[in-house]
Amino acid sequence: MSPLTYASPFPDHFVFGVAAASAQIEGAAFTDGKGESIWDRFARVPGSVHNGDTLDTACDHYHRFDEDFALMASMGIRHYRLSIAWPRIFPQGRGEPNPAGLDFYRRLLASLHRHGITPWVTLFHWDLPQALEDEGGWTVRSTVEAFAHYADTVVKALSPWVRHWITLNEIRCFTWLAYGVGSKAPGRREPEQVVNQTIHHALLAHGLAVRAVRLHGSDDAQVGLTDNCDVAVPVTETPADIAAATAWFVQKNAHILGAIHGGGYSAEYLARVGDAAPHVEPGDFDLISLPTDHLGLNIYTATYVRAGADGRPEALSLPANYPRADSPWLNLVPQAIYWAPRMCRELYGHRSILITENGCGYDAEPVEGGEVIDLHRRDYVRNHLREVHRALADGVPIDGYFLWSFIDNFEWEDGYARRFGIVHCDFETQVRTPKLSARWYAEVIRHRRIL
Ligand code: GBH
Repeated sequence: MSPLTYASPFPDHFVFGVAAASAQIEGAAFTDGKGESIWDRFARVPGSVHNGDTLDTACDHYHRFDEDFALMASMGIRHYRLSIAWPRIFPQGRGEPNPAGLDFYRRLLASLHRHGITPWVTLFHWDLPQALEDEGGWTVRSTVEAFAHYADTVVKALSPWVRHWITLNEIRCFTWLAYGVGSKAPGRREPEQVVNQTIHHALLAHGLAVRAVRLHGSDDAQVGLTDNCDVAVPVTETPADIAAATAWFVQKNAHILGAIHGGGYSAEYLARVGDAAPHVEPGDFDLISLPTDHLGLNIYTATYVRAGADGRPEALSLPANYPRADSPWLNLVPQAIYWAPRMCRELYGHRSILITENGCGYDAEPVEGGEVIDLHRRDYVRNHLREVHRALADGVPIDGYFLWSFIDNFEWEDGYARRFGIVHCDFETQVRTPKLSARWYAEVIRHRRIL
């Protein structure tokens, strides 16, 4: 090891990648037969999305993917996490697939292949066909049946190109935030039982996607969920605070990771929700708990937890000026990316964990000589990679890291104002310009060390 480098290299098999999602970058919202998604509709409801921004054009990746993959390849990026837009494949959510939709993803995957980039494909990253929402969306079980048909169709059609599958992205965000809080599409505010039912339906969809990959995927196909678990970081890394943080983690994640790995909802969870418990049909957990190959975690931030006077978990508040990105929820807590995988390993026995997203969003970034000087982002990623490195040294099986995001994009209710990219996108001209962080990340990938 050269004395000038910071740390030992990442293991040979460790994957460095970047991530994005269909609705956030593709644009072409009504092209080649694509149906309306709930986000296309929601963005047109006044007051839903910052500045009234829509997804209509986004980064126009639909027409520029070849150029985007050439740029990725020039940066040494060999792994890319993308998602498939359900309304491109089934404009009405179900029925006969739209050939132009499947053809788009075949062309896109062929381009990735030509550029030497491995795809990691998420089946659902929130863009539900509006036609299904009109019939009740995730509150009704028929959406789960439509999803099963969609998953079977996509895996069958694309399995020659795809080995790595992710079932769903962040169940909380398209259930609780979408049907409970109402901040995400379709922007509904339903009672707690209905929200818990949407979560149960999402768990079922996850299981059906696992089944789709087992039935129709390639022999070496791998599949898992991407979850945004609620992360607890022990205030002090002592046995008492670690135990308290772990207990808090178990409670906060009981309805998703706990249910999947426990083969059912825990007695503690059912007692807590009481009458608001979801309706479960016989056999549901045979699907939900199907074994997976990896667990994807999207890690951005965490809550600090310590053992209170009685030993019980105590979640702590932060002052208004605690360091954070421009997203108000994005407090800077890099230890999150150490503790979440470690707890998942210890609680659920995962042998392969992927960080499927990690990154930070800012509204205004300094530009010098045409380059965005995002030292704040470089620092964020660097601090997180150091914690990934620490986890690896402690035997936590993290097999990859995908930076969110490759390019500035449609940041959901925050529109285009909040930028997460390592590549700047000028949404007027569609010109792409790598930021300082992109050049830094390219060097990290090249040397496989934190630089
Ligand atoms: C990810 O979610 C998404 O997968 C990705 O599409 C997105 O672009 C990226 O992060 C950046 O945001 O309503 O105050 O409770 C990140 C996890 C969870 C962060 C929900 C925002 C809402 C905070 N998200 N959270 S609040």
